[in-house]
Amino acid sequence: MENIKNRIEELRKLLHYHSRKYYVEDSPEISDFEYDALYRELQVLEAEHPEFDDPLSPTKRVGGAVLDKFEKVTHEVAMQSLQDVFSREELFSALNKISETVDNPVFDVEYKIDGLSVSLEYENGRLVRGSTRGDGTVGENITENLKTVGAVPLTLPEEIPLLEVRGEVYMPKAVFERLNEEREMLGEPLFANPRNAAAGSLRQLDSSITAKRQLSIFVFNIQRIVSDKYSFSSHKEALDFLKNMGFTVSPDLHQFTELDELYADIEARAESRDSLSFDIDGAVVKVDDFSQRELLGELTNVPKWAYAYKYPPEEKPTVLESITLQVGRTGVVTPNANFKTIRLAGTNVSRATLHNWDFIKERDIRIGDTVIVRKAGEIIPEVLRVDPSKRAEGVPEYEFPKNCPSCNEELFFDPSEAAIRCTNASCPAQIDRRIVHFASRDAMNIEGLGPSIVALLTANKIISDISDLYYLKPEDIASLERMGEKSASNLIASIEGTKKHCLSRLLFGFGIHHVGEKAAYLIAQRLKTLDAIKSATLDELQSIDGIGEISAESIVNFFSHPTSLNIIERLVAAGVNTEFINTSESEKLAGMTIVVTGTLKTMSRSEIEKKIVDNGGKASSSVSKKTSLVVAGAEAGSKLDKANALGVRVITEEEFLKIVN
Ligand code: 0OX
Repeated sequence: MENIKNRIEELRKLLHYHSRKYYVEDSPEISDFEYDALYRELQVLEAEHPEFDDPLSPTKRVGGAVLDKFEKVTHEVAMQSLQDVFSREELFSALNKISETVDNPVFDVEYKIDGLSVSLEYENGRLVRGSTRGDGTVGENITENLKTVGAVPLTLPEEIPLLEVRGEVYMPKAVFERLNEEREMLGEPLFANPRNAAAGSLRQLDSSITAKRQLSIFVFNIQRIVSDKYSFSSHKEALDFLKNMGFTVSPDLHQFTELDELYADIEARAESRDSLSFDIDGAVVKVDDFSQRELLGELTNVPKWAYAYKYPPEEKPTVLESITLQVGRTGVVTPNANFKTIRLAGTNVSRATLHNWDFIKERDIRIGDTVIVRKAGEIIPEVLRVDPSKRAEGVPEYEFPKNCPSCNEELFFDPSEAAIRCTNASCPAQIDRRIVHFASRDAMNIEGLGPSIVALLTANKIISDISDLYYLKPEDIASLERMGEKSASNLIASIEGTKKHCLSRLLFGFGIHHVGEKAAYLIAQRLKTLDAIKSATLDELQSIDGIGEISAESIVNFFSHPTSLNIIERLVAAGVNTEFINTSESEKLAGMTIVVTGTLKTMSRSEIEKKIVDNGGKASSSVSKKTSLVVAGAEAGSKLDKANALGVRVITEEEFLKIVN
């Protein structure tokens, strides 16, 4: 027994050691195969001897336990933030001030890692807790997730009584690219950048998901240490110690006394940021000497001895290869720029919207131009301007196509909206999307009629507008590839079932510009029949609470089109209901305008808004004198303050449910 215990301990030590060699020092001493063999031996022994369990065993890095929520952690030493500076002048003035207070400061320059700040606490050389920065004072306990990060040491080579360190968890760029590729294939939403991906991965209640995300960490600060053996007088010394303790410390620390040299280093880091394996959003400058730091002191939340130099949003030149037009469901034609792929703020980009005709004209954008692209807010790429010096001679101005790229009908240039529209109601580019929208859950909710079936039906010219759906015959569908008799009759049955739906769904399903689900409901509820809506005047429509001029105009315009009227005629002839069906559960909230604010416990925002409408009330998003009631969830902010200031009645989610149930 003693032997087994010893072997388990030996294996754990060996694996900790080799994992450090691999993750931290990047110089493995044994092959992956040998590592796996040791790992499996330990796994087997641990499974046979649960009495020797250790939550910090290297086998525990795969995660597993699923939490309900993260517990709060109060940081013993506040996790301060950094004061930002955005220019050479600002930086120099800050550093010069430092030089006025302390003698001959040595400045450290390091990367500002674009990740998430965390704290790791060790007692007697064992990781006891890992937490997020939170607001700097209170964060969340994410120990289980941090244990899955390969570069986080679970044990230290020495039993230091107490050590708390701070570092930045990040997702390496290569891991991020792979993860997004995988998500794209699975049809999952993509992460905008490595930072968001790292944040999403650390926020998992199931640590085995975090484990799969291959996060990493750079440690850059000692928050607390209790030790007879160690004390430090400078940042450099502290980082060297952390390195010896098996932490991956932020790389490329450079020291300067001359500001010009320091600035050149910051610029060089910006230049080479593409070649780094991790994303940065700036450089950090710190006073190296701890006694000087002490003298400089701090403001409320930030030290006076450190500054973050933030790089401006990344901009890069690239060559505009083509402009393609995209026709939206409502017919708006949007030009898109396709350019040579560049890497910007952590992702590869090759496309950006050019918004509209004016955008192109104002910037005189021409095909073949070198354009400067930027990622605003690090998320959406945009074309900023053209570099005219790079334009070849004789490149013609860009001419916006006169005809729809999809149906070839002449496009309509709407000066009021700077929009260009294809107004052909049977334009194929819009037909698919119009029908998909008509069939979507919040509209007619036709089960089994998704984008791919719609595409099949339109491509085979079986349908060309929404009314055709109600004239489909089983044999039309069954003849299509991938559709058998069974799915044909199922689809027809589900279409048949939608004939009885409320007018509000039908109206929303038309996909009229500026008429969303809520507006459609309000109009149907007031005017009751499709006939009444069809002949309603602008004034009549605008008199409906919640319907503005733009929606009203759009509705009148829609019903003035012969194609629209023709479609409606065919829907009616097929037996589609065109009347409002009062499905209100009650009229308990009749005449009341209700605002929901804060985070609710049992319902989503749309669920409670539906409950309000179902009970005859009106859901609104802003508090005013007209508001009858505010339902306030957790962390309700300015809306709650305003309600209190105006004396509007405020109730909890529980009270609301009592009223309606
Ligand atoms: C980073 C980073 C963040 C310690 C003192 C105030 C802030 N994101 O890379 N924070 C700090 O310093 C802390 N250093 C960094 N390198």
